[in-house]
Amino acid sequence: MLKKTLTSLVFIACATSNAQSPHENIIVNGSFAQGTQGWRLEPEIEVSVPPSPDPDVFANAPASLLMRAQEAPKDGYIHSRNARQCIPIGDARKLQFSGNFLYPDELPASNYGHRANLIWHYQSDCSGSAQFGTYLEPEIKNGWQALLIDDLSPALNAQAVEVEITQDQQLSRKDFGVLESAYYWLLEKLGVFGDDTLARGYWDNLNLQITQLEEPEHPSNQFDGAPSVPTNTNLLRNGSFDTGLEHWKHYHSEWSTDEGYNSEGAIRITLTSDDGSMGTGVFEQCVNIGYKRQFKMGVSFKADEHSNQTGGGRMRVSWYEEENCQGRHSTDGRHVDPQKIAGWQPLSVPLLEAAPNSRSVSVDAIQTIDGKGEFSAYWDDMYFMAIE
Ligand SMILES: [Ca+2]
Repeated sequence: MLKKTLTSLVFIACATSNAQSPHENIIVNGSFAQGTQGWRLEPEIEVSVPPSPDPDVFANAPASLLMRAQEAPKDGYIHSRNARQCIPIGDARKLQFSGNFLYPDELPASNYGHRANLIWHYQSDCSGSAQFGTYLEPEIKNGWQALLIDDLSPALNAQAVEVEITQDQQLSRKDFGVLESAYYWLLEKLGVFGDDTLARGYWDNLNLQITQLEEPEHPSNQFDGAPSVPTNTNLLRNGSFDTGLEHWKHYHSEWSTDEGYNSEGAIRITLTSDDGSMGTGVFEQCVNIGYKRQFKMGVSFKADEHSNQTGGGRMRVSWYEEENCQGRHSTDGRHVDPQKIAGWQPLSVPLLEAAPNSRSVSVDAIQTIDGKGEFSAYWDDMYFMAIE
C-alpha cells in the first residue's frame, strides 16, 4: 500500500523522526506574529499592522506581510519583489496551501501582480534545480479574502518546498486603458500617490499542511516484477506520423500528408496569438519504462515558411512515479529546441537519465509563437529509446 488514509497517519508521524505531523502548519511564522522570523524579505516588503485586521482571524496576530513594490522599468527582464521561506517536506504526499489577502487601498482596475507561489526543490535547502508547483492568486475585491488550494502533490523526489510571496513590478498597470492611464498620471503629478502606484497588498495566515504522508518503508528503486522494455527501439507508437495522429494526445494540430522528414506524413501545429508571445504543449505520448534508466530521444522540426510570425519549439520529458504517467512527476531539465532556420532540422538529446523511482515518462512537444500573428510548424520522426 503506497497510500495511507489520514486516520492512520498520526502514529507514523510520531514514529518517524524526520516526518512532519499532518495538519500542523509547516510554514514557520505564517501568521507574522513573530515579525519577519523565518522569512527572507527583499526590499519594499515589511511586516506591519493592516488598516483593517479581521477580528476573527487576526485576534492573536494583528501583523501581516505588506507587499508594496515600486514599479520597475519595462526593460524585458523579470522584476518582482519576494518574501521566501524554504521548508523540508519529509514524507509528505499530499498538501494543502492557504492564506488570506487584503487590498488595503482603492481596488486596482487590473492587477495580477500578487501571488503566493509554491516551488518544489530536489535539495532540502532549496538550492539547485527546482520545479514550479502552483500558486494562490487574489481576486480584485474589497476586504480580506481566503485563498486555498487542496490536494497538492509534491514533484517526484522533491525534498523541500519554497513558499514565495511575490509581487510583480510590471503587471499592475498592464491592462489600463488610455483614460485610466491619464487618471493615474494626473494623480502622480498632483503627488497623491507619489511614485508608489502599484497596488499594495497584505498577506496573512499562510498555512501549508500535510494531508497525507507516504509510508516511510516504501521501498525506493525496487523494480521487482517491472516489465522489461527493448533497447534501441522506438518506444513511441506512430512516431513517424505516417498514417495519422493515432496514439498521440495533441492540440492545435492536424495531420499533414505532403510533408515529412524521412517519410511523408507529419503533425502540423498552428499557433495564433492576438497579443504577445506564448507557448503551449502541443502533442505528447506516455511510455512505460520498466526498470530501464538511460534513454535517448529526438524529433525533426520544420517551420512553415508561410507563417506570418516566427516561433520555435521544445522537446522535453517528465518522469512519473507510476505507470501510465500517473502519480507525482518531475520535469527533466534536459531538452532540445530547434533553431530559427529554414527546412527540416533533426534534433536529439543523446542521454537522458530517468528520475529515481520513476516508472513512466511523458514525451512532450511544446511550440511557441514570438508575437501577434500565426506560426505553423511540422514535426516528424519523434523517438524515445532505451540505451543498453
Ligand atoms: Ca513521417
